[in-house]
Amino acid sequence: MQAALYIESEPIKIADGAYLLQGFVSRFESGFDQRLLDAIEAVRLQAPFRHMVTPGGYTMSVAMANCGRAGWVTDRKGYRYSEIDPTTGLPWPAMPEVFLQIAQSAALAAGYQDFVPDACLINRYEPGARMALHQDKDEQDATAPIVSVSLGLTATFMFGGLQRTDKAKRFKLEHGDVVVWGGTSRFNFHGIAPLKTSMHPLLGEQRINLTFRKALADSP
Ligand code: MD3
Ligand code: FE
Repeated sequence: MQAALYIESEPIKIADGAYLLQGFVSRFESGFDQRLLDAIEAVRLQAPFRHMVTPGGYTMSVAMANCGRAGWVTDRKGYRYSEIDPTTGLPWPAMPEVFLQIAQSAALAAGYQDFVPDACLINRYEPGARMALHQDKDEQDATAPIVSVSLGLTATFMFGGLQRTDKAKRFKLEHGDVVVWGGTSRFNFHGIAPLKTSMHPLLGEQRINLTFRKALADSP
């Protein structure tokens, strides 16, 4: 018998409850990255990317859009989840089926069953865009993991501890990498270093990150 040609890469544990699934998108199904990009194009027609303002008055360098029942927003009044897109006054576009598929399979591969995200934040980085160290604390269900999918240019991810001053480890997130953040890692400080200029064959000079969350306590 022939040896297996296909070697399933193991999830790499990066912290308590956090697993890096390298190249998960392309191993999930060949060409699935393009299906995700097509779905992003459909979402952005209804909910355009925009640079939101922080409560402190800074305009974010990352452009954002959302889909699903709830979307993460920030303005001078604060950070929160909203079921209405403040830019259009309409509900956010529905979560595309391919988004749900990749999020649920990745969660399962990392040992989290029954992950049903009700929110997907879509972050678009152009060269120089960054995300300062922060914690994700606006979700009402702290037991659900967060699943992140990286597409396009490689970014340097900074992963700290539970205190802002804990030293952050750095590692690369490449096109097709998925990370599942559960357990105590769910509340670790994290961020993205300024994106370096480069060219990606599918996305050009940009990186897109999808984060799937269970934001509302009363969704199934
Ligand atoms: C670790 N996004 O949207 S993804 C965010 O690449 C965010 O756009 C980054 O941080 C990005 O909030 C990082 C990886 C990530 C996402 C959520 C986490 C890491 C996380 C939540 C808890 C701990
Ligand atoms: Fe975050």
